[in-house]
Amino acid sequence: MYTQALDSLGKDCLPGGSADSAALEARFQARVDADEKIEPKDWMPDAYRQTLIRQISQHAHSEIVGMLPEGNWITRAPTLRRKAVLIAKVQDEGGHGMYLYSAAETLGISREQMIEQLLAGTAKYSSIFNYPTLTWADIGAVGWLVDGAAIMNQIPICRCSYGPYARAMVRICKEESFHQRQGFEIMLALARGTPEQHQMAQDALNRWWWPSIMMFGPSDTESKHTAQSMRWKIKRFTNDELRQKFIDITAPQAEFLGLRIPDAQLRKEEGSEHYHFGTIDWSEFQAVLKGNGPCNRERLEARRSAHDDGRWVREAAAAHAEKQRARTAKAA
Ligand code: FAQ
Repeated sequence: MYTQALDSLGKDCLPGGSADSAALEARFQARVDADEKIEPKDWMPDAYRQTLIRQISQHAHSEIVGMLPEGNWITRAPTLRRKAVLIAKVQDEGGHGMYLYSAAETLGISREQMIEQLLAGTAKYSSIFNYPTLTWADIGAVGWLVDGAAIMNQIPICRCSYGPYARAMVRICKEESFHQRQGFEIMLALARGTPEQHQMAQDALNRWWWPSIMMFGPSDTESKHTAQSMRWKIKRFTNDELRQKFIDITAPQAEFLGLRIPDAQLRKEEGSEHYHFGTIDWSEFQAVLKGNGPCNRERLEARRSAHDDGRWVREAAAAHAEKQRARTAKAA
């Protein structure tokens, strides 16, 4: 892990330091307010550190579990080009998970601890990845809607107050933007294809629309972390603000595709750029978060068996590293 040299209290609190915690907190908040980046060895309130560990590790787990619904279609992609693009996309998601685990490690948690929490079922990952990809059109819908929602949420994180998280997000967002376009292109091909293909695209939109807008998290009145995370500039917009932006951008795209968003109440508000939308079924969201979505068990099972299958690789890598270390020590 990357935290061996990190003093858990931050350098302002090293023995002999005189600053009291109220003054440290005030200085920390002033730095955040001035849009300075907070770096791993800087002093930070413990709650800020814990909030970041929670959010970044959930984010990393989402990228890793998020490989599963799409990985499911690699062997069945309709053309070689589609297969190559999908492999690249799924591989990118794995990379995003790795950058994010590394960013979280700078806060004093190890990758092993985070993975243990995921496999034990005690860590959250995005609700969206507990839905199945039933047809090829779902791969289009995931790219268009899920990556589209992910970008909307993640572009502001490029300006997050915590340096390692903000920097990791820059590259992630560039790649997500390619993912969104590949999904839209699949939807466009299907929507303009045969009537059966058009219907496949519509069915996928019907199934993915509501779960995608739930991805932004509970409504602002229910979101327990938003207010503090906004003060700390971990979040720059509230869940509802981002959800509204996503709907405003996506509704005209559905129209361009000739597809109908499954919300009878969706309409452009007169004299405004905003769309009014129907009531979200939060009981479905809560059920998925409690582990009762359509694929929660399957997803965790897949991660657990991948972890077991990979044990010999981890052991071999550790044995090799040990051999190298011993060789270097002997030569020194
Ligand atoms: N699913 O008070 P808030 C991707 C939890 S990556 C599950 O509003 P916060 C790429 C929340 O954790 C997608 N749980 O919390 C890709 C908290 O629980 P806790 C992931 C959710 O943190 C594409 C509780 O509810 N993106 O898609 C969800 O301020 C395609 C209260 O909520 C990120 O992680 C949910 N949807 O705001 C990969 C982005 N929403 O911890 C493959 C970074 C909320 O108290 C294929 N994260 N919860 O037990 C964030 O921006 C924030 O953490 C939010 C939640 C906005 C997700």
